[in-house]
Amino acid sequence: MANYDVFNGDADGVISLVQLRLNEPKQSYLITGVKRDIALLQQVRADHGDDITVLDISMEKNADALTEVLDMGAYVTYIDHHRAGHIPHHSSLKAHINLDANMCTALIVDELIEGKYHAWAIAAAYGDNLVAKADELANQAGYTNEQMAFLKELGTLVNYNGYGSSINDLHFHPADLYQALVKYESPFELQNDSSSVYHALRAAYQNDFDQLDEITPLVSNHTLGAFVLPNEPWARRVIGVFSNDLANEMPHRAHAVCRDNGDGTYTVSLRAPLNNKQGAGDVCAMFPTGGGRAAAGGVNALPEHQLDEFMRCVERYYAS
Ligand SMILES: [Mn+2]
Repeated sequence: MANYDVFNGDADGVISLVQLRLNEPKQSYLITGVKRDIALLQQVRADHGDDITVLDISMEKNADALTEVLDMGAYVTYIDHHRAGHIPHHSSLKAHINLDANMCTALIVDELIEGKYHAWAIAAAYGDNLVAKADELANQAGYTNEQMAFLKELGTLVNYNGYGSSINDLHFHPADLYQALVKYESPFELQNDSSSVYHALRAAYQNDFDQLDEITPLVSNHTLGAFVLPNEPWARRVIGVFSNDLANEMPHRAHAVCRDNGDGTYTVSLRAPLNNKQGAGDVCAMFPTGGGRAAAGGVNALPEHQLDEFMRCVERYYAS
């Protein structure tokens, strides 16, 4: 019987697994990918009695694979905060789903293991851009401003590593990043260890972000800020964190960050205004290959001729 840990390659997925495996070490096959790659459960070739943990990927988007592994006789623990769709009633499935907009998978895990690796959970919440919630939890836990700033930076860096079109774009394979992080019972230990992955990520991040200085906005008004980034690895990596930064800096307006795919289409990442976290997924779903959550949505391949139309839809939606 084999163990499988299936997890999103972003901060929330990686750090959820860090918490779980610090709490309960297990030899497992690690199945993960870039942040956008959420069809992960279908990669598991399950046998009867296998144990599968699934973290931070929509159950709705993995519904067929879930049915398949349950039918094979595997046990599944499913922890997530994305759209679940229909949750099957099955004696081998334990589902911990919480769709609260101020929850993330690492915070669900934190509750399940009774806050045992709470600092890790807070770092993940920062990484998932739940900044106010993470601040609140860090204050409650009695962390200093310096500790809070570090957890925020670490979460942001781990999240940043998940962005790219393919694994080749990433500085670290998310499975390797998980292995590097799970060595530390407390995230604060990474700061003092000059050979830690934190310091490597920090340098890489800085290098990528220096390139943003050359970019001018496509749209910039009270309702919307929109940017187009080139089809280069650094741009594929910075796009998500750049979007989060914009949202945090200007919480009253929506932000669309578009990346040139080099084939006449754009990958669009849309954030609802932080002060009005709604509709992003709905607006994106009006376009083929689009979808997402209330606070954040995306279109995987928006044709160039629809770029203006998309921006007008977003402006109309949030203009009132
Ligand atoms: Mn998440």
